[in-house]
Amino acid sequence: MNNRHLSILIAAALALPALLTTSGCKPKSIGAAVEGDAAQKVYVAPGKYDEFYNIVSGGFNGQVSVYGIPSGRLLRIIPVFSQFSENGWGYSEETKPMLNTSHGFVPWDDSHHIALSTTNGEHDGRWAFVNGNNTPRIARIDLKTFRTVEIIEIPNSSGNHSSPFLTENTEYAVAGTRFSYPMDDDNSNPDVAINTYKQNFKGTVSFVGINPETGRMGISFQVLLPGVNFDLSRGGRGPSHDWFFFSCYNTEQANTLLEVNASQKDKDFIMALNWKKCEEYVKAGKGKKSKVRYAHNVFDEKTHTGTSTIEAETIVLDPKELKDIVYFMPCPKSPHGCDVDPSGEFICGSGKLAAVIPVFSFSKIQKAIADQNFDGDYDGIPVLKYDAVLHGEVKKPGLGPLHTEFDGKGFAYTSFFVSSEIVKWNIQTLEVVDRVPTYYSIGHLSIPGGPTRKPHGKYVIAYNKITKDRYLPTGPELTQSAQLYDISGDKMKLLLDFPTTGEPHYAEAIPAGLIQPNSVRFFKIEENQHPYAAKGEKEAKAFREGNKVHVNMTSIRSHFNPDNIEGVKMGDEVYFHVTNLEQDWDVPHGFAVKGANNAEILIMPGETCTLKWVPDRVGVFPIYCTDFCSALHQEMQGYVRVSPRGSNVPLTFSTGNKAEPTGAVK
Ligand code: K7E
Ligand code: CUA
Repeated sequence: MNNRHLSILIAAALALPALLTTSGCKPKSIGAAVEGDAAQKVYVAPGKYDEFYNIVSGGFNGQVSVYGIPSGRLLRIIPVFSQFSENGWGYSEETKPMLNTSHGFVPWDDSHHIALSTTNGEHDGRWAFVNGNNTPRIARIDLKTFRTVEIIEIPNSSGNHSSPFLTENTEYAVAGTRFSYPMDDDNSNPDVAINTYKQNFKGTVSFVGINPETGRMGISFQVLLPGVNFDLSRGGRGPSHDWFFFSCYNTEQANTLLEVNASQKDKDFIMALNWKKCEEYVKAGKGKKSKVRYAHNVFDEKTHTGTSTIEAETIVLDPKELKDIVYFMPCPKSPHGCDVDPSGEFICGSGKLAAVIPVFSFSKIQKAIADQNFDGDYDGIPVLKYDAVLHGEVKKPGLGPLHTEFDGKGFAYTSFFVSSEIVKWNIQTLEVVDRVPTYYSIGHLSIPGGPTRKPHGKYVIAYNKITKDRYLPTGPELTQSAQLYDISGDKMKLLLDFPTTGEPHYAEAIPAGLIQPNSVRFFKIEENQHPYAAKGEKEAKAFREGNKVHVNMTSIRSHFNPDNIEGVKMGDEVYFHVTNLEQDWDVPHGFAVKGANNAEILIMPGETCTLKWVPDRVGVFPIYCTDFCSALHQEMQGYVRVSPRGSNVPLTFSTGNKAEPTGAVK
């Protein structure tokens, strides 16, 4: 494509609203796009359950949200990289360490991709992984509790976008640098001119090993690569099990005005990486140690407490010295999505600026490598000949292809941002068989089980970047949205629009039956190992350690114990360690104190959470439960008295008028 065409394409993308109103992408009557029985197909009667969980990244809100499919009902928001005042995530003392990084406390990130754990390439319903793009991190969510239980920072990386995609048995989650940069994690702080990009900037991809029993992560190895932008990735499956595929753009190695300067070449690359071979090199001691600093944060479900450890080393493999690890395959043009079909034989690259969708053949890739059918090298990495590895091209599929999912019946579904549509095509024959408009400008799309060996089919869900006129206006800031299409027949049929929280990027959907039976209802109080837990009202107490006042408090319908506390002084830090004694499903208690400058905490049955409060004035301060828990919820309250510094009011605590002296335990 020449530059004139390119600028037309870019202009079209930027002038999207105009394009949509003038090009006929939007039907005159939107109602006409929905058929009569659509409502019936998405109607989940009161008291009935949805068929699928849809686990959706929240983009710039740093969270993950969970919807029911086909209803589109929002079931849960899971805070991951963000503080969440609704339940105290990132505000409670137990969860603050989860947001620690080598840059200190970072309570925000940009989460783009969900990866659900698989065994033999099929969903197993155990964990959801999600990436943090800004301060490179991968988080693991336990699908028994829908809580973030681990976050690992990725060193030698800058922008963790092609992440956290998995290998077939969840052996590894991957993390590729989106922004190449002069590596500085060894604290060398390379102060180089930005225009020395070509000499000084590097990329890496990291393989984060996952313990098959516990899910615990650890960085197994990193691969040092040329300074290009790694965008998306997918693990192989079946015959391509040992391989991982990454799309790369900016092979021009531009450091400014990338919209033009990184769009010069007709082809960038898909990188094929043999992770099994990397494992062998690591085992043989071939990697180099890299001195780095990164945080590894783990939440212990027994102590209900997160701990953050700073790690100091990774193993880096250099493919210029260690042969047969990576190969580049030319891919038109600035590829974004890089998706592997359920058989593991076909890999599609979606060049944002390309007029075709190239589909690569894994068996041809293997043959080209064996025959050394190279087109020279790129910065020391062999480049395979395009024609030698190509299965074929989907011709004229649409404008601005981004991502592809699969239905398991031989068809692929590609999202087109610029032409705002989903296009269905046959993987073998590469023929386009159907297309439907999206409202508007689809990014990712998801078929339940689409990235596994056995897609569950039935629906495709579009995650759109622009909603414009689709909902009642809410000022300049509008919701993002998803759209549900029926794909059970030959033709895709629009069924439903539903708003999403944050910007949805990737999402996965999984049959409810793989998660629902294992869902935890409450934490067992006898298993609570929190150091400040009061596992019964008799263990409730308040005690002083210097200027720290600890209150080991219980909550049960409908009172706190203690609910009267005196003897706190100005200059004290008060730690309310609230244990919820309930042993029943869906009876959380909340806790708040007037003037606390963080958040409430929401404590699940059997759990202990801690709110730190530093009183800023003398007086009497109410505490209360924030979650309507019983008919007498409104009575679930108490007081804390704060006296001047140096006052001789003794520390006492009580419930029901029986004051206890300092430190007393009944
Ligand atoms: Cu939204 Cu996967 Cu970050 Cu495409 S990426 S849209
Ligand atoms: Cu406890 Cu309301």
